[in-house]
Amino acid sequence: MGLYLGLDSSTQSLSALVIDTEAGQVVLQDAVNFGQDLPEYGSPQGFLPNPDAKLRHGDPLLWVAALELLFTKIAKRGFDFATVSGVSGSGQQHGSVYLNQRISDAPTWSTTALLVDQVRPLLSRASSPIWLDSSTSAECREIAAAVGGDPVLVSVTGSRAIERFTGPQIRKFWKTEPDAYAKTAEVTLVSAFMASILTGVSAPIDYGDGAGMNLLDLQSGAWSPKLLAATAPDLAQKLQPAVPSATRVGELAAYFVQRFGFAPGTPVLAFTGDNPSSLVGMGATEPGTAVISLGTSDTVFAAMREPRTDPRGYGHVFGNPAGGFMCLISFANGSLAREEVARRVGLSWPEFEAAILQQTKAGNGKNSMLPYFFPEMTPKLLEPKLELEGSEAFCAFRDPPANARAIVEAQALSMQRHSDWIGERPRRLRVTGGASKNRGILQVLADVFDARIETLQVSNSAALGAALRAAQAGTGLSWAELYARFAVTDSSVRVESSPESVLAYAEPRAKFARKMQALGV
Ligand code: ADP
Ligand code: XUL
Repeated sequence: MGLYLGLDSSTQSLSALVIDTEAGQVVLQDAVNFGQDLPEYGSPQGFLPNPDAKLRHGDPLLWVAALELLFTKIAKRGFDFATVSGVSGSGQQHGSVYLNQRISDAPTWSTTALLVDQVRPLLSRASSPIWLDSSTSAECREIAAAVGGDPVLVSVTGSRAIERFTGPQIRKFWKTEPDAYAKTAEVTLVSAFMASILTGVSAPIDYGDGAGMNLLDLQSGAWSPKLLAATAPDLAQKLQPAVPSATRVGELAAYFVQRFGFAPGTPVLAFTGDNPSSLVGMGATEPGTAVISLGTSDTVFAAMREPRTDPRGYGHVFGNPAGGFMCLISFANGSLAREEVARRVGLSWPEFEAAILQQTKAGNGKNSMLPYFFPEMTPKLLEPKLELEGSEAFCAFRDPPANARAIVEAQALSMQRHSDWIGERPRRLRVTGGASKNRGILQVLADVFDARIETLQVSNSAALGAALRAAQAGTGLSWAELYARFAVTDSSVRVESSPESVLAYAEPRAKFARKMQALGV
C-alpha cells in the first residue's frame, strides 16, 4: 500500500497523477502544457510547426524541460515526493529519440546543471518524428517489399507498414542522414526515453509501445531479425530488448532524489504507450469494454480475446499491459480538426456543445462533411480531404451549428466503420480524453454506435493507468481491486442513445460508406 505516481508525456502536455492505494483516492493531479508553459520551445501545439503537413517532429528537450518544470511545480505545492512508493508512465506512441550515447553509458545527471543541458549533447538527432508524421510512404513500401509484403508484416507485428510507426521513421533517418544514423548508439521511444531520464539508465521498450514500431514479433516478444534487417543496418545493436510492461526498469536517479526529495531507491516500472496505458486507466484490460479516447488524436481501442487483424489494414494489435493483446484504431483528425471547425465558425466549446445538443438533430438535415483537414491514417489519405455537402451556408462554413455537428457525426461514423472488424458490437463505450467533457460529442457517439456512453471520475486515463500499473507492481493488488477503487464511472454522465436518432443515422452511414468506397479507402 502507498502512493504511486503516474506520468503521461502526451502530444500537448506532460501530466502527473498520484494515487493513494489505501485511501482509494487520487491525491494529486498536475500538468505542464508544452505550448503555454514552455513557449521558448516554439511548439504551440506540442510539436515543431512545419509548412509541410506530412512532416511532424517534436523537440525531445521540450519533454525533458517539461519533466523538470512539472516536478518543480508540484514541489512548490508542498507535495512530499518522499511519500511516493513507485513510478510509471506513458508517452505518445511511435515517436522516436536518437542518442549518440546510451543513457546508461552517459555521465550520471548532475544536480548543478539543468537536465536539458545534460541531455542536449546526448542527442544524435535534434528532433523526434512523432505520430503525426506521415512522410515515410516510400520507406513503408521498401520495408514491406523486403519482407514479402504487408500481409507478412501484419502476421508478425499486428500492423502493416505504417507511416507514423517507428521502423519506417528510422529507415528514413538512415537514408537521409546516414552519418547521424551511424553515430546513433540508441534508438528509443518517447515512453522509454522518459523512463531513461528518470532512472539515468537505458530503459527498455515495453510490448505495449514496442508493438507500434513495425519491428516487434508479437508472438515471441523479440525484435524480428527480418524486420530489423529490412529497416536499417545495425539496428539490433541500437535497441534494448523489448520487455513485458510489468518490468521494473530501475530506480529513480539520484538527481531526482536530491532535487525533488524522492526516497532513494524509488522503483520505476517500464513506461508504455499512452493508449495501452489508457486501457488500464479506463479499467478495460479485460475484453468486453471498448474505449474511445478523444485527445489530440481520436482512438478506439479494446482488449482482445485473441489477436485479430483489420482486413482494411488500418487497425493495429498492441501488447495489453495487463497481458495478452489489445486492438487500436487511430484517427489523426481528432481534436485538432474539431478545433479547426470551431475556429472557422467562431464557436467556443460550450457553444459547440449547445450547437449539437440544442440547435441541430441527428443526421444534421443532410449536411455532411468529409472531415480530413490534415493527412489521415484511418482511412489512409496522404493529402487533406475536406468536402462539405449540403446547404450553401453550410458549405461556406457559415452555419456554425450544422458545421459543428457535421464534423462530429463524420468522425463518429468513421470510428464505427473502422472498428467493425473488432467483432461484437459494443453496447457500452467508455470515453476519455480532453473532448470527453463535451456532452454534444458524447451524444453523437451514443446515437451512432447505439451504445451507452460512460466516462470515468478521473479524466486523465493515461496518467491514471500509469499510476495503477506502478501500484499493481508495488502492492500486488489485483487489477479488479484497483479498478474498483480508481476506475470508477462518473454517475453524473450516463449518455444513452435515442431510438429516433439511431434510425436517423442509417442514411448518413450508407452515404459515408459510399464516400469511402469512392475514395478507394
Ligand atoms: P492529449 O492527451 O492528446 O494531449 P487531451 O486528451 O488533453 O490531449 O485533449 C486535448 C484536446 O481536448 C484539446 O486539443 C481540445 O481540442 C480538446 N477539448 C478540451 N475541452 C473540450 C471541450 N469542452 N469540447 C471539445 N474538445 C475539447
Ligand atoms: C496511436 C497514435 C496516437 C498517439 C498519440 O497509434 O498514433 O494515439 O499515441 O496519442
